[in-house]
Amino acid sequence: MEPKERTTDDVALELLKRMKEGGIESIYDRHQAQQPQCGFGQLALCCRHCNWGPCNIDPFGKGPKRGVCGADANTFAARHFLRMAAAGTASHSDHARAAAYLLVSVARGKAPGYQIKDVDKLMMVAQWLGVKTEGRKTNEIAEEIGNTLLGEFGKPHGTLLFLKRAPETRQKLWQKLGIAPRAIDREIAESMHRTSMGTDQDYRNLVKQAMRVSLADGWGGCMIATEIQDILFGTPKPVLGKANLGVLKKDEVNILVHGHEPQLSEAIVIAASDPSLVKAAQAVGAKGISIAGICCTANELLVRHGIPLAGHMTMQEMALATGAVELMVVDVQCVIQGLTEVVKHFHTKLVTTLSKGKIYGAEHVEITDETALEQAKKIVWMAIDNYPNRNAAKVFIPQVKDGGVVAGFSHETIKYMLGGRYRASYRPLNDNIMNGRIRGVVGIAGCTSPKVAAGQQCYASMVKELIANDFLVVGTGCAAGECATGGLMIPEYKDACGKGLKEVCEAVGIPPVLHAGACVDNSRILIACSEMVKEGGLGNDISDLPVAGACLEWMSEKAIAIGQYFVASGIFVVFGMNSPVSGAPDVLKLLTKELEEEVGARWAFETDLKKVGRLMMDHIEKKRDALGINVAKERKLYDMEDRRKLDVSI
Ligand code: MSK
Repeated sequence: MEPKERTTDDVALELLKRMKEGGIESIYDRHQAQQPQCGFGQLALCCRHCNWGPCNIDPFGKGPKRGVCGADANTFAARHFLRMAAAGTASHSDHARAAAYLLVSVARGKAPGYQIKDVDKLMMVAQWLGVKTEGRKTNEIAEEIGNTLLGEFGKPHGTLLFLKRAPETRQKLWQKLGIAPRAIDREIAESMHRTSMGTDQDYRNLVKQAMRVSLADGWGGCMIATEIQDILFGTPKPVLGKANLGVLKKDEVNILVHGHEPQLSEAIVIAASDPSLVKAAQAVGAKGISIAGICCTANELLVRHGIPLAGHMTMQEMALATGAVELMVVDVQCVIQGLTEVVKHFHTKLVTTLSKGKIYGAEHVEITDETALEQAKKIVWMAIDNYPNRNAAKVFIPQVKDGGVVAGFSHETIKYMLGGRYRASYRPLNDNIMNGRIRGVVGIAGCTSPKVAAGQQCYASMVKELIANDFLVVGTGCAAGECATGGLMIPEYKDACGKGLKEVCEAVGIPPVLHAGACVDNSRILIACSEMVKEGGLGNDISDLPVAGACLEWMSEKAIAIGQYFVASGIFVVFGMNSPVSGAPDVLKLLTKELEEEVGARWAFETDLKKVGRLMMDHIEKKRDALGINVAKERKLYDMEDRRKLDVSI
């Protein structure tokens, strides 16, 4: 397959061509080499949970309809689905655990280089956790918060503390259905147990556990990670940055950070600003040291510091193929082994940093809370030492006209921008949804994939359709990364909006597509939805809100966990491409229809990516009808006088 059949992105296209000419394999080549991919696997109809297998189920012909143990297609598919949700939960939550340990280390003065940056957030989290603050030192409070949150992973009794942040109606529903998550590790372990051979063999019960383990992700792991990272590294506020591969510097030492946990990237950023290291870089002929990010680490750095995002998931090999990267340093998740092959063609060093995430062929420099800064400096030194090895003839940094990206829309920031410092509130958002100026809010999250060929819908084109129809968009993860690269996340983009959304964006000064952060920051969307319910006027539960979520190019198990916790929280979710349970019609029906009766929301899977936006818009209009707000009203733009009259007591 030619590069032009794979992407319409000019930058990606140019780099894929160069990779091809240089004999460098890409994810697209390997995807092609895998064709046709296993049909049983695609339908979720293979099982190798025990050594009686591997077993397959033939959904069409006269082949077997059950595995050796007697498990049927529904059990096969529901077990896979639950394992994916559990693995996604484990990924986000292990990340959260590392953040909680770091908070404790910082509080004890044992993590040089890190500090508590957002005391307001610390106090807010303390309140939710019932940690006393009066008369106590910041560090004492932080240590107790860290330990309390570490307790959430393995506490023997009770349910997760952050569930209290959901609307009461939702909390009661979770209790009634028996899906309020207990300790995070317990839900993950129980999911693995249930899916082992000969245990849970009722697809409904397995999907029910998928809801519970995913809720442990959204209202547990993801939320813990987001809140602690805000405490340690600052709650994002609007910041101007750049997003494209052209951010690499021709005459500087380029370091790419990749993965997910900001502990690493923050330490690298601090180390790279050390004057002695900048001097050392100059001594080897570079003008300075430049940091840029890939995937969610990039999103974390972008929303907090405006540090450039070089690319999303499918761009990681291309970033190295520029030949301009001295060193790529990685931690965990979404870091592909194919990188080790790309670096062989250039001078680039690939460095892993965590004992849980080594890659054969990469160098390893272990980072711990205690040694992070020291080791980060060592890594920056490695990059500096490598600069003279750069081969100028192999360097290709794309020239991109970049209008920038305004990122950093935490739910606190959105609230503040809508209502001001003293009247921070979601009231104006709710009012603008009720008066129809904004039809509803769409969250886009998740990955990019080589399965999506050139000419198919991408996040950017779907988002253009949504904002032209007055739907406000909030993005996270690589979906947000793609929109940032596409230039959609700047206030000036308001001109592409429908009249109503444009008026709101102009009045508030926000872009129509808000970058809310990394994958774990989908928890910010959960909180924003809860606040919208509590603000009043849009129903009594999240499932009443005119909101929806989508992931067009899902790849990771984390995306399944995110989708499932949104559904279990009451939000309609559409995934593009294939359903992960397509070989099991009963499970598919449960996810896409029957769950609505239980939790007020459901999944949709749509192979035609061009239809995803319409599905969400139609859903939101139905919610508006149900709320009775789809009646024509005279439009009124709130000025300061009107806002002052609003009752925003919360
Ligand atoms: S990095 S999980 S490809 S969003 Fe979070 Fe991107 Fe999906 Fe990885």
